[in-house]
Amino acid sequence: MIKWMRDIHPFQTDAPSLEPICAKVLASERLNADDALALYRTGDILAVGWMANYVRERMHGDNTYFNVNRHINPTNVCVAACRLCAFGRKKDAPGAYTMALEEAFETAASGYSEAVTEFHIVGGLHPDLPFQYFLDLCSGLKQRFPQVHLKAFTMVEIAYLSKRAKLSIHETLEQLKASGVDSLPGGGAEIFADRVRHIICDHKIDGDQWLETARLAHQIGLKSNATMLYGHIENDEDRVDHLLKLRALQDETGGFQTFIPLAFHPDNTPLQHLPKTTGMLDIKQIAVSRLVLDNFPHIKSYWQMMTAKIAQISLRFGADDMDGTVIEEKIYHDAGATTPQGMRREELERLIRAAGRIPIERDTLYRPVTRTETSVTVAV
Ligand code: V47
Repeated sequence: MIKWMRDIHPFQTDAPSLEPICAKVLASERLNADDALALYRTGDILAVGWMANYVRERMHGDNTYFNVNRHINPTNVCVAACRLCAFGRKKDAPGAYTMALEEAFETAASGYSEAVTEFHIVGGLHPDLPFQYFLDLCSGLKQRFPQVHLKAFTMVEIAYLSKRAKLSIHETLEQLKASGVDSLPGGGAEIFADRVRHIICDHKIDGDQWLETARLAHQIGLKSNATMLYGHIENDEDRVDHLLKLRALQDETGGFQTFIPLAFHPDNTPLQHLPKTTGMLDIKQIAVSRLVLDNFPHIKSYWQMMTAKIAQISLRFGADDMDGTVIEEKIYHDAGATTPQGMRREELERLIRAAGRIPIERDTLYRPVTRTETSVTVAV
């Protein structure tokens, strides 16, 4: 049995492949592709979790972040027809919707009594909505809710809007920024490997285009998140390739804030014959992400997708963020998620405290938020 001691917490494993990895982790050395593969391939989840938790506590102590946010999905009409997705609809299909701007503004104001600090805005690739709709959506939201951060449009939407507007990606991002977009969410990354991408989301931009769009966003001062969709037809090598590509871009730009592994939900998608992810894989994915993405400040365990229980346990396996109140989640619920569509701030705090961690309400840029009965203040 191999054994290291750090303070009172022993690292123990019967897997010899983890010994040199733990030595690197303790010395803050970067893990390579072989290390990452070994982490995926061991059954010793407690040893992997111990290392991830060690890094998480080195970076954040017990601090665990969440925010008070609201999702807005202006349309589910989408030309892409990705096999991974249960949310998108063709324009005339049953259930297709597109919000008029006023409807989007009403949605933004509804559903929760506390002041939100973030609107998370993503939607389908609508073939007819003009670019001006999105500019007006953002400027209208900023006008009505000037204190709320707009985290809006995935790299995939940005690339599609640029094509529709006949603008460069750079110019598209600049115009959206001028209309009020403050940062970008991490969606649409899926798995970068072409072999997988061709099957799960053939009509989306490819992995290199996703990374290039993120690079351009970071260059004009827009922070973003990054995601990885796992638990479908990808293999360990595909996941490692995805993580290393994100890490390389982060070395270059420093523009990523948070990495969010997203477990595939197969219900109502053309891939519904695939099994759901297991608890082991969900926890392992959080831990491996924390260990490999040494230059990402935060690893988010998105409770909507992980379930609140797994998200809570993952706070001891590398995650330091649980996302937020959300209020009205649609993408996973169309794909069979059974979690509630939103959660109150007090409940998020309770889950975090019950994991022995300290809840910190943050804004989208991870600045602490202080609330009184009548005001919300962000420490700048
Ligand atoms: O890009 C779609 C995924 C993503 C399914 O940046 C699915 O803070 C599982 O990116 N099963 C959108 N996943 C959600 C997203 C996100 C969520 C929370 C926070 C942030 C952030 C970003 O959802 C899509 C895709 O990867 N997705 N369909 C499905 N059936």
